[in-house]
Amino acid sequence: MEHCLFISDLHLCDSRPHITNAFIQFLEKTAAKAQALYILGDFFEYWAGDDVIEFGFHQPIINALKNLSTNGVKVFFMAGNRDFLIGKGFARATGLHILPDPSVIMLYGKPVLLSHGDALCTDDVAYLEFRAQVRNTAWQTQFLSQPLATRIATIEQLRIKSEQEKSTKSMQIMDVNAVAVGDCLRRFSYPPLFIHGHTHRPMQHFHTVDGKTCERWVLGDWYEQGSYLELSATSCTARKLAD
Ligand code: LP5
Ligand code: MN
Repeated sequence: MEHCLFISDLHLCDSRPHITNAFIQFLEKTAAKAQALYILGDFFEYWAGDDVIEFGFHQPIINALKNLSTNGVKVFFMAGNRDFLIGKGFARATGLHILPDPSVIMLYGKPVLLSHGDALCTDDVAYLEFRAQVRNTAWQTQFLSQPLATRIATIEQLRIKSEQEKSTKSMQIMDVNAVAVGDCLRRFSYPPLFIHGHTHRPMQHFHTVDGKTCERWVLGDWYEQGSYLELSATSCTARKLAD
């Protein structure tokens, strides 16, 4: 049956080659049979700018995505908090299309709301302030004008700072805020389906907003085992790579 696939939070990096291999196998065996693949952010552990494409470990990933898109599977990418610097160079190299966060797409006659999910964590005030700063175009232009080694060094320091701060934040602060979810559903005219990642807490939730019901699916990360969501005209199913 015709279907689309959704993934997020793979955190691909050169220190976890087994995940890169699992992803490439997933493209060849599973995504190749889909109509479209939606990558909803944190695809990479971090992205320092499209000039990293020239370096080693990205190339097999780029080739596999290019192969998939050349064979007629539409590939879409939405930025996460780790890879929002992915730009036109990466899109050109892979054949994928970049979607803004959030986006509503029509699938099988139904509007589906897509997001990475970080912007819904409205209790995490320190993160949202940081997010506002780094999503600013002028800030990004200035950051990308620095040499690659300088950018990577800054990101590594930021990762340390982020881990330190996360250890002081509660699980509730780092989850999506129910009011923010409701506001988002209202803003997009109550889509019956909402798919996002970021929290690494895979789960199906139900929301009733202004009397309208919405099913919200949270995607899982790929740290232990790869997982994806499969959507067809009749069903939405969470699957693990081994299924
Ligand atoms: O990523 P994750 O899930 O572990 O944590 C996120 C939030 N942290 C981040 C930071 C990223 O992990 C860092 C890597 C991204 C690099 C992208 C390239 C851009 C370059 C930018 C260079 C300055 O997103 C974390 C959330 C958590 O999700 C749960 O939602 O809590 O947020 C934080 O921890 C942010 C802190 O609360 C605030 C950070 C202030 C940093 C101040 C600038 C420090 C600059 C250091 C270098 C000199
Ligand atoms: Mn994230």
